[in-house]
Amino acid sequence: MARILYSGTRNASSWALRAWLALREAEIAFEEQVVDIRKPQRHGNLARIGAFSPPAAVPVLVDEGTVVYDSLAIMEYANELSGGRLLPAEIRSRAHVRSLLAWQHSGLSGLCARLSFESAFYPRRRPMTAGEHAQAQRLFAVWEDELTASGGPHLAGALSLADLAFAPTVVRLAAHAPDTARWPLARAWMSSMLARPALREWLEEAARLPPVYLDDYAVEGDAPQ
Ligand SMILES: N[C@@H](CCC(=O)N[C@@H](CS)C(=O)NCC(=O)O)C(=O)O
Repeated sequence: MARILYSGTRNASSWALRAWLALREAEIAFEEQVVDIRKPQRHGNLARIGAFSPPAAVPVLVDEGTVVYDSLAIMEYANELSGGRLLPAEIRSRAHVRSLLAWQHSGLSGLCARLSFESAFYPRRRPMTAGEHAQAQRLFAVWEDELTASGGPHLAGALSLADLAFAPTVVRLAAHAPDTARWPLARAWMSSMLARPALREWLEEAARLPPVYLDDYAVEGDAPQ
């Protein structure tokens, strides 16, 4: 029986990207079925996923008949399949990485709600608002502190699930010309993440798709660039 990842539209599914990236970076073999989550086919396609996965969402991994849903569970499973390559061996470091993962998964306190993953692929992107800029600075400061404490080059030293969980956030922020002048380590880490072959492969495919426009992107008073 096969190991199949049901993932999502490349320029619209940041959660699927996290699961896909963890499997790829852990060098786990899997087949992929991309589920088109764009409207109007979104509803029917996700209903089909709902026939075997209670959240009726992507990503979902079906491994030898076992259904693993939610990106976080798939990322943890990818780490376990790889013999623990994507989490630190030391228990406190591992707990700390998991807190970064949990923070990202529970919404990053609503960081930049309108800077959707979809918007990273728009041909014309608006400037960040003052609020988004402030939230980005706060996140850069967290990343800078992590990189300082670990010594880099990744958040926890070696590549971990934390780097991969933040990858879509890096994509969203990098696409909106953030001011990283105060955060040299975070800037270098973001560049290194964007240069990783697996992430580049996903982003190149995403860039070839027609943009998925969301109504709440434009902000009154902000001229598109
Ligand atoms: N917590 C879930 C979120 C998954 C999610 O929201 N996926 C989107 C696509 S990126 C989806 O399928 N949504 C279905 C819906 O909104 O009905 C995870 O981490 O996997």
